[in-house]
Amino acid sequence: MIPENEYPISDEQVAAYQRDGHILLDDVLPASNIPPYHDAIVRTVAERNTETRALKDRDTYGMAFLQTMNLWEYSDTVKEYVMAKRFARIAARLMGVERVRLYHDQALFKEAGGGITPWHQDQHYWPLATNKTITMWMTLADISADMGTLRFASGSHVEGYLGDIPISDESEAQLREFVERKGFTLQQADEMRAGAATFHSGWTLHSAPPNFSDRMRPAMTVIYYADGTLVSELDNKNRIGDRDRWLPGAEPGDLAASPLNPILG
Ligand SMILES: O=C(O)CCC(=O)C(=O)O
Repeated sequence: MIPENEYPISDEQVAAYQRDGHILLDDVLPASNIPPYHDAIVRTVAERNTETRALKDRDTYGMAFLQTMNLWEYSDTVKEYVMAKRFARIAARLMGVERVRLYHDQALFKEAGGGITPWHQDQHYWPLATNKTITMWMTLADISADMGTLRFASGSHVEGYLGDIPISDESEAQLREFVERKGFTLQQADEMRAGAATFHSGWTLHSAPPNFSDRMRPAMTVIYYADGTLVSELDNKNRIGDRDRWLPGAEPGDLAASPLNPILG
């Protein structure tokens, strides 16, 4: 089970998250609690994965990871993980909001030999009219930087929306140039123990190196946003697709609160 006690977050950690747009926390899920969730997530990814091409036959996005979404809909054990109040309370505390809702979850398994994750902003994809969005990115195995821990441009979240730049070779070129020009400090964990997680804001520029190892990098993510958020303009095609998938029936200006977006903590 997921521990019911609150994960302690200091005021300094909240300030660091709000300044940098990301933070690394150890033992978000203690090691002894990981096995059932690891196994359920790996099993559900195997059942739901539709990618059958060899790495060499995919584009840059396809080589970055196996992306499998909303696993909670297919496994009660994964549901317990995704709906965990312990994780949601961390998200709420870091963002300084009362309550958060679920946007969606996704497993991001970077395969052995998998490619870069190009620089990007998550919120490019999300029709959410708020700066209060956050992703928990948890590794379910011990990993090192050369397996693809996330690399963050610290402080880049204050830039807000940088335009219609989906994950691609173009985002890698354009946003890497932007990061270099602005002189953001880059931060990347050298190592992460299973159960550690980074939390990053929807506007924080981030990327990841290839997986140079011969092992899978099993990352599980949960995306949260502040309760009370409205649906934004559907001003790029990914936001239209996301509205259809994660906020079914919602129109710009509506409360972002479909049956897929329960309040979690
Ligand atoms: O797992 C990765 O390599 C990228 C993760 C990411 O972009 C995210 O969770 O927002």
